[in-house]
Amino acid sequence: MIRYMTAGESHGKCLMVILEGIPAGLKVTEEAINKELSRRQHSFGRGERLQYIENDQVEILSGVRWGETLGSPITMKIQNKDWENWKKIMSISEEDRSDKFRLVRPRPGHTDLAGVLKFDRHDTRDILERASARETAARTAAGAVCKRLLEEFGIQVFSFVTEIGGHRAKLGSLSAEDLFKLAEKSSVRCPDKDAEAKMVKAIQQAKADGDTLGGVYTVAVTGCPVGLGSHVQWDLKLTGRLAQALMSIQAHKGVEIGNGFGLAKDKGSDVHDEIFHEAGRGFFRKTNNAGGLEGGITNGEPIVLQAAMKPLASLRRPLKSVNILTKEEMAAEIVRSDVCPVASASIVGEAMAALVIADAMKEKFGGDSVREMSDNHSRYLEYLRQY
Ligand code: EPS
Repeated sequence: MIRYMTAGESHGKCLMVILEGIPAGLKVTEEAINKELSRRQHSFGRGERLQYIENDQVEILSGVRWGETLGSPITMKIQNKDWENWKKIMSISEEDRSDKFRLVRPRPGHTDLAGVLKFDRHDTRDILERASARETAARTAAGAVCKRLLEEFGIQVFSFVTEIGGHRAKLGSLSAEDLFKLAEKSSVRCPDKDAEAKMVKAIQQAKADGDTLGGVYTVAVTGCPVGLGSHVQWDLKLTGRLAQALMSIQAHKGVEIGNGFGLAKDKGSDVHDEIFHEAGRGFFRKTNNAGGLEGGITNGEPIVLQAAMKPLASLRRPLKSVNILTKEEMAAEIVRSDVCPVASASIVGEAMAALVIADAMKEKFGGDSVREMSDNHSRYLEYLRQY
């Protein structure tokens, strides 16, 4: 089992993640993880904060020796480079408590109000610090290690943005890999240049209006063998595990698998992917409406997921709210944030998918070392060829 847990507040000293279950003998470098951190940070629509933070850098504290994993928990730390500016506000000392730092006007659409009521807090910062999407830097680091593991098995994870502020990309019939290559060159990670221009303009307009924008992105995973996940129990179904992982990303409100909601409109005879077989190639499909998953098990076609992110709740032109101390009607707090982080979220989506697929691979092929896991994988592929 691959499991992980993050810790850290958005403006605290650092973020941490402990990742357990990665087999021994996997080559891992801080540089490869930093590359993923950088991909998550830099996109059009992010706020001023990223200028202070510049490039996130990971420090591996345990679980790796001489460039290879040991099979022990991998601990990673990402320093918050603007911590110096937040020492008083985020101090752990009682002596630094001050009413002037208190935030009391919860933002509609944010965790602020539900959080203070649930945890008996009287300052929304006590909630928003952990609710912040800054936490996804730690998930991205864990996902980067999982991507490295998946590479050993020829599995790749791609993402691209398909919609921002209602502007939809036209994707044509390009493969996920080609769409990804185009997305990597786009400031909003959109493969369609015309749509990209509209998205950038919409983000600029939203910024000028003190508003925010949401959007939709695709995550595709190629190279998965038939048979990851299981139909036998609800919590083993890979469909549910992937949906939960993506839905857990901050501000996410929807996940589709394959053609998802689109499938619900059509007849069975129109949507199901017919089965073919060729000697040497095995079973295959000519369409992939199911998004690579049937009954919670991979069917050998690329896994295709879509995630919908709502517009962020931190508005410079705030909505109506209520002061949690005085109960007076007031405008919500103005908290510095991003205008549109959908492109960054797509990188987090890749990381979350990688964590789930790496776990499903470990479940299927087991092994304490990469060599043992690879041997089991090769044997299984041979069995499929003989089937
Ligand atoms: C975030 C708000 C912004 C973002 C932050 C997530 O930070 P601040 O409130 O300090 O302006 O910049 O994202 C990151 C720092 C990051 O690394 O992604 C939020 O409230 O979710």
